[in-house]
Order: sequence, then C-alpha cells, then structure tokens
Amino acid sequence: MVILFGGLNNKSIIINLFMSKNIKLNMSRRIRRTPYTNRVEEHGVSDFTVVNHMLLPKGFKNSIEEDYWHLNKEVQIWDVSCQRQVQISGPDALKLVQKMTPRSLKNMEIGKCFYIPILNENAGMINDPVLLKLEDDMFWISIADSDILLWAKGYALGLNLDVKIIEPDVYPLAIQGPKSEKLLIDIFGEDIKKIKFFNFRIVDFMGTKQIIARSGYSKQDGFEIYFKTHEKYFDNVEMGEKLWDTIWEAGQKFNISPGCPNLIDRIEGGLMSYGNDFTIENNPLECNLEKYCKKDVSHDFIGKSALSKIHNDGIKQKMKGITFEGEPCYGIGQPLPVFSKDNKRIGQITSGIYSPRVKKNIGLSMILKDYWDEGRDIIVQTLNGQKTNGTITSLPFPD
Ligand code: THG
Repeated sequence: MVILFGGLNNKSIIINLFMSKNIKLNMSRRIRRTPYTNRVEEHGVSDFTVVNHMLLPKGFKNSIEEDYWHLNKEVQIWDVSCQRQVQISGPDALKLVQKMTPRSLKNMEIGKCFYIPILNENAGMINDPVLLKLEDDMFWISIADSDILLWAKGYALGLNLDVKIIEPDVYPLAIQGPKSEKLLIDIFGEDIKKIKFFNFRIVDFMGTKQIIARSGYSKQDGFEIYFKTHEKYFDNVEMGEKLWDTIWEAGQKFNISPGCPNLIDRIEGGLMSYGNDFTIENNPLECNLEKYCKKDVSHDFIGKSALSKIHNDGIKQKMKGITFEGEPCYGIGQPLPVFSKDNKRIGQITSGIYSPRVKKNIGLSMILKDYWDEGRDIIVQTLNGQKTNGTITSLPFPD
C-alpha cells in the first residue's frame, strides 16, 4: 500500500501498516501455545497477540463488529489462557497478597473474586488482576500482562515469608454472552445459576474439580472456567480439547461461535487494558480505581505512602472516554494524540474503534485535569495525520 502524503509522521504510519500487514511473528517456545490453540486454529483464527508470553487470539473469520453483535446476543468461547494464575499458598499467603494491594482483603471469603490493583513503591500500576480466594491460605492472582510471579517471589524472599509461589497448569476458558448461563447449565447443572457476579463454585468435569467464576473481560454476562489439567487422565492439550469440544457441542443449539475479548465491547464498557491504556507510569486514581484504593485502610502495602500523597495532592490526569468523528476506525495500533481546541497536547487515545451503538469512533484516553470535563470539545489526530473533532465523555460510554 502506497500513501501519497509526505512528512515524518506519515512515514512512520507506512512502516506501521507494513509491519502489521505483511510481517509474521516468528513462533517459538517462548511464545507459549495453550491447550486450545489447535482448536482456535481449526476455527480459522485470523491473528494473535502475546500476553504473559502466551498466545491470545485477536480475531476469527468475522469482523470485530459482527463478533460484537454476536457477543451481545448469543454466546462465545474464548481462549484466555494468557490470564495466567500466580498461586500463592502457605501460612503467610494472605499476608503477602495483602501487602501487594491497597484493596483490603479483610472481608474476602473463600469463593470470591476481587479486582485488585497491584502497585510499585511509587504507587505506579504493576498489574490489575482478579484475585481468587481458594482457601484461607491459598490464592490465585489472575494476571494482566506483567510478570507478577517474579514480583511476588522477590517480595516474599525479601520479607522471608513462609509461602509457596508457582504458576499452576491453569488455562482459563471464557464463556461470554447472554446465553452463557443456559449453555453451562446444560453441561454442569442448575448450580451454575447460583454463581453470582465475581464469585466462583467448583464443578466436576471428567472426575476432576474445576473452578467456574461468573466474570470475564466483557460487559455481557459470562463465566470463566479456570481449567486445571490433571496428569492422571491426559496431557494438557488432550484434556483441554475435551473441555473445548464439550462446550462447543453443547453450544450448537445456542449458536456458539469462537471469539476473543472484543475491542468494541471493551472500550464501550470502559474496561482498561494494562500496557495499552495504562502502565507503570500511571497511578490507580488516574485509572478510575479509587474504589479499590480507599484512603483510610489500616493495612500496610507496597506504595502506601506514595498513594497517600497522591490522595492528598490530587491527580493530574484521568482515564476518560472520547468520541470522535472521521472515517470509521478499525483499531489503531498506536496511540492517537489528543489536543485541546487551542492546540495544546492534552492526552492520547490508547484504544480506539468505531462503535456501531454510539455511531461514532470511541476511545480510551488519559486526559489532563484542566480538560477532562465531560462534554468538552477536543481534537484527535487520526492515523493518517488528519485532525478531527471529538468530545470528552464518561466511562462506561453513555447509551
Ligand atoms: N478475567 C480474569 N483475569 C484477568 C482478566 C479477566 N486478568 C487480566 C485482566 N482481565 C484484568 N483486568 C480486568 C479488568 C476489569 C475486570 C476484570 C479484569 C472486570 N471489572 C468489573 C467491571 O469493571 O465491570 C468490575 C469488577 C468488580 O466489581 O470488582 O470485570 O477478565 N480471570
């Protein structure tokens, strides 16, 4: 593809298009496959990304928009094995996990899932995982894209804590969409109905105990099966494929399709992606996570004094929604600069796409304080260098 306009910016766009269209990722053992990768390939996966050193499908035969409508009406099966678990067990397990997050775990019961920010010493975001309490002295941290296994091990060593920290053979499989409950009832029985949002229960699959939570990286109803392999039966792949096939077959009458986290659904719902929308440079208050970072908690945690200073001083920028005009945007690949009406750089859109529901392009963006009020008109520079009009909105995006 040859583009006609000149200038440095445009050159880099050409390189980006070229790289994303024509050059393949070289597969190797470092880019881990999952027990479902064969199935995903058989279903015609179009591309992958890599999260936690593991493949995550990014699309199948249909467009993101077709997948979005399907996810809103039916049910999908997603290979989200890259949501790796960091298992922390032993007498000091609770102590260690509590030291890793500002969210108080005092009232966390077994069977609960908690969304928890993990911070560094400057209150920079290290990860935003889902925490599961399996036993009083056993937790799984279901991580976003950063190496929490090493962070937790280093901290436990430094504090001389009595814990065991491993990455267990767990490969989450998400069943998402309004028909997911009915589908899982057909397979696992009526108890599925009893699972409330961000809770889990244990079910039996081929004589093994498996965890099913009502959760997932979408705004639709849905579940995540934390499929754990068992040596006594098959290898990881064989048993994972049995699980996939069981769901796939039972899903036929619900019009199931293979899927993956959907960019339109995620952005509309204001679900942020670590490494994309926020990084170690951002504190949790900027990321709208103040709900999990109460000011007056009594426990100690990494980043506590830095976070307390930010609480007192106030934040300088905040994650907001943006709607913007121009050609429908089908994923951006690199951040889009955002300017005020008087041409000051005030942020960048880090995830963006055309929303068929909002009927505009929508994006997630960290916006400077003086400009973050909802309804404010701003300017977005799109990938081809053009400037288009946009507006700051709330998150999630209003209906
Ligand atoms: N599921 C599991 N692990 C994960 C993710 C997941 N690890 C990585 C990544 N996703 C973590 N990020 C999120 C972000 C948001 C949510 C879940 C994981 C989420 N939030 C709810 C919401 O915003 O509506 C609220 C959660 C709450 O009320 O506590 O679902 O998807 N296993």
